[in-house]
Amino acid sequence: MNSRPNSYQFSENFWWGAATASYQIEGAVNEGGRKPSVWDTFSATPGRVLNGDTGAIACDHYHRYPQDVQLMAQLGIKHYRFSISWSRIMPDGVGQVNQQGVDFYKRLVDNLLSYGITPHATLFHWDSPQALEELYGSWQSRQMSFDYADYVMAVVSRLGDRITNWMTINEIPCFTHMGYALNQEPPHAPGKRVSLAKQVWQASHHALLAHGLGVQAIRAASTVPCSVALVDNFAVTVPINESPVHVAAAKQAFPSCGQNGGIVFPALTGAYSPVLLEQLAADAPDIQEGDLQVIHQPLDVFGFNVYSGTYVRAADNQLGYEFLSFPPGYPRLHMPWLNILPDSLYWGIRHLSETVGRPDLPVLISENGCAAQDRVNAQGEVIDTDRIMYLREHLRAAHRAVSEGYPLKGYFLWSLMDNFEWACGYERRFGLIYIDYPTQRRIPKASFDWYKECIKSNRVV
Ligand code: GCO
Repeated sequence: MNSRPNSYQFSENFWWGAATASYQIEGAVNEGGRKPSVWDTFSATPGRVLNGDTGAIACDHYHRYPQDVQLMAQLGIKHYRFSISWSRIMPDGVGQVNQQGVDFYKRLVDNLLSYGITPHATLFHWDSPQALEELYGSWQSRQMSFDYADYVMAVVSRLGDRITNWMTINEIPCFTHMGYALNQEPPHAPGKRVSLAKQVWQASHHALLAHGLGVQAIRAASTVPCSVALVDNFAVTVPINESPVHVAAAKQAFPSCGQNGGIVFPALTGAYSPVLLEQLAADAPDIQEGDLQVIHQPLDVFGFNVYSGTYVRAADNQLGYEFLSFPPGYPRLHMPWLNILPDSLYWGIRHLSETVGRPDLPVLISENGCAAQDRVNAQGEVIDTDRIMYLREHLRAAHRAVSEGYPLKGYFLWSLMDNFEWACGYERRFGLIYIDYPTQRRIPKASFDWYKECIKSNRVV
């Protein structure tokens, strides 16, 4: 144990991991029995994705996973978060299970386990079957919640002997509010424009219901004890300084943000936040009898995806607080929203305990990372000191949380490798490993070596 003050040492049971998602890395979209997802259709639509990029090949992980798992072992992670494609398991969305799809994930998981790497499977990371979009408009229909649960049952009953860490759904707001939202730029798949905000909130309610039904399906199908999580990138309100008046303002503002009052609160407390419902008024979703009981399933851990936050301060107004815009020169990395605000990682964990009122619920950082303008130099290296700086400061914030006693179990870095960054295609690179797409060569960046050292010494270096 390093005794130096500020050695940023973690406990021996802290989880060090990395994360990816199926559509962003697998490629092989027409192989192994897979049929199109909404992201295949969306990215093939001219103008939807930068440079016309699609996930057709991506990082060719479907074929190159043995090499990628070897790189994970070199990195030293003992935990790997990936997602399972509904379109591989049930290509038509319902009915027939595609055994080739199941077999791919069996091969991948067995490979991980052979290196002592624990698999953490996200059951839904946005790539829902196109067939269900055509059948009933995907998440606009309540039926999607039940079809999702059937898909989950099919996966867990076939892979539950190998996988015991499940994450039901990744970031509900991104495939509902960004998928159907009114004037949302850039849109996410399926990129539909509904006419009423109520329809958007109804879609996110259906996704919440799917989460609850999915938890029940996992508990029913798993023949061994397992851990179940919801993953969300909720909006972190960060006090402009940590004087009591501004901390109180940040807490007061928290439930008023849509993802917080409309996703985290129902899932973790069994009720939409009253502040949000008052704001939504007639745009609030129709909630059927029993929905909230299904949505509020007991969870073993909460997956917190964090990249940035928003500053709040106390204000002499009706609300008692105000959100602050970032000044023009505020430092950020290579996405318009990637303002560098490491305290958002700490405050997000603290809000879950104190503002949402769930100090009992362990937390995982299920995603944290940044896009950077990575370039391969004349020596064939990527010296991404900007990414190292960003990650180091966020891990220091994670260390603050654990040293103050908050229940942070581990950290999954987004991402293991550069990948398909949704509407930004391949132009935005988030990986510890640089992907040279024309050759599919993998080049570990300087941040790979840095993270490897953090894991080896179990502290922030
Ligand atoms: C998300 C998604 C990832 C993104 C990453 C960078 O959090 O939006 O889970 O798929 O690629 O966050 O935007």
